[in-house]
Amino acid sequence: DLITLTRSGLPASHVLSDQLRLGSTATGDLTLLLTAIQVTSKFIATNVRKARLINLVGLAGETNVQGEEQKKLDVLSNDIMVNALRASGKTAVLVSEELEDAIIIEEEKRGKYCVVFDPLDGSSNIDAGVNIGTIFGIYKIQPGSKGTIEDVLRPGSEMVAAGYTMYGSSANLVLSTGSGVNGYTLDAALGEFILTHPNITIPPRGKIYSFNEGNAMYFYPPVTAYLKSIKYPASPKSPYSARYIGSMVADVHRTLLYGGIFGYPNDKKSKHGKLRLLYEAFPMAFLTEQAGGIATTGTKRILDIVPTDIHERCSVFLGSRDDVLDVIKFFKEVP
Ligand code: AHM
Ligand code: MG
Repeated sequence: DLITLTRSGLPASHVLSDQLRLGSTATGDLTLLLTAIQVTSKFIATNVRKARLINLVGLAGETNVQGEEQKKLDVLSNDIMVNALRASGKTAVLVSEELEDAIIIEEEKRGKYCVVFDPLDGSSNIDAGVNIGTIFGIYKIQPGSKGTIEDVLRPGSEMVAAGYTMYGSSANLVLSTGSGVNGYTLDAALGEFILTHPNITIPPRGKIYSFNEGNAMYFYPPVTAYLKSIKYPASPKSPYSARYIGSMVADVHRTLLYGGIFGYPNDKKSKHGKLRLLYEAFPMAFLTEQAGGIATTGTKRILDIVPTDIHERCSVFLGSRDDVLDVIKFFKEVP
């Protein structure tokens, strides 16, 4: 009994039955929007697979055999998402990492959801063929609103759904609509996302830490002290293993499945951190909490932050409950 994300052909989708179980007054619009998003993921996954081949053609004169101009994968992914989300008729506001301004959808195509997204995250890994991904978060417009920027300048706790698709050895879509986290794997032959990781739950403590320690000379004392504590633990404890891919989607995916901690702190060089609040930190914090973990800036729950700018950044520590509680303790104790 294969469960697909949309359970095509059946009256209730897996996502929709989630909503019904929650007793929501769902009209099916969110399901249709998520269906549009999963189509974009399939499309982007296909392009990621072909990227190197297309680039080879592009090298000959920067146009492909059809005479079309080559687009960089991140720009192409952005276009795919913007076009598909607008065409779905279910969106009112779109915010993309690739676009400086938010897109307010014209009235004829307007729906009641806002989607914030990073179409292709992990830019430094794209050309090396290392895992990359799409991250997204969804808000419902506020009652009475026609869809303005105010509808997305809201705490992450008000998102109605969040997820990511990781493009790796397989394409994995991980999604929460607020009642736990489920993971789906794209069966390329069927063209369907199949439920392969039902009810993802982060182990309460892990053995892996995931930080870009190349920034260590800029780290503030609580972070330095925390990292020292897991690398040089008092006997008989063993030190943690280091794993850092440099694609948030991949590093968070591993953290959700294996446990441990992922961190991208602000530091003396990047005063506000590197990761973007709206379409990187919020969706990942939403998924982490839904999987039983914690996501903090070190001093504040990430999902409680009220954004003031669509592209603002924030410090991020997320993962296993006990590991993140340790970080919070260091922030309280180390000046
Ligand atoms: P991007 O949006 O330019 O791809 O940057 C975001 C990425 C995240 O995926 C990852 O966690 C982080 O940047 C890695 O940064 P660094 O290369 O500084 O370690
Ligand atoms: Mg990004």
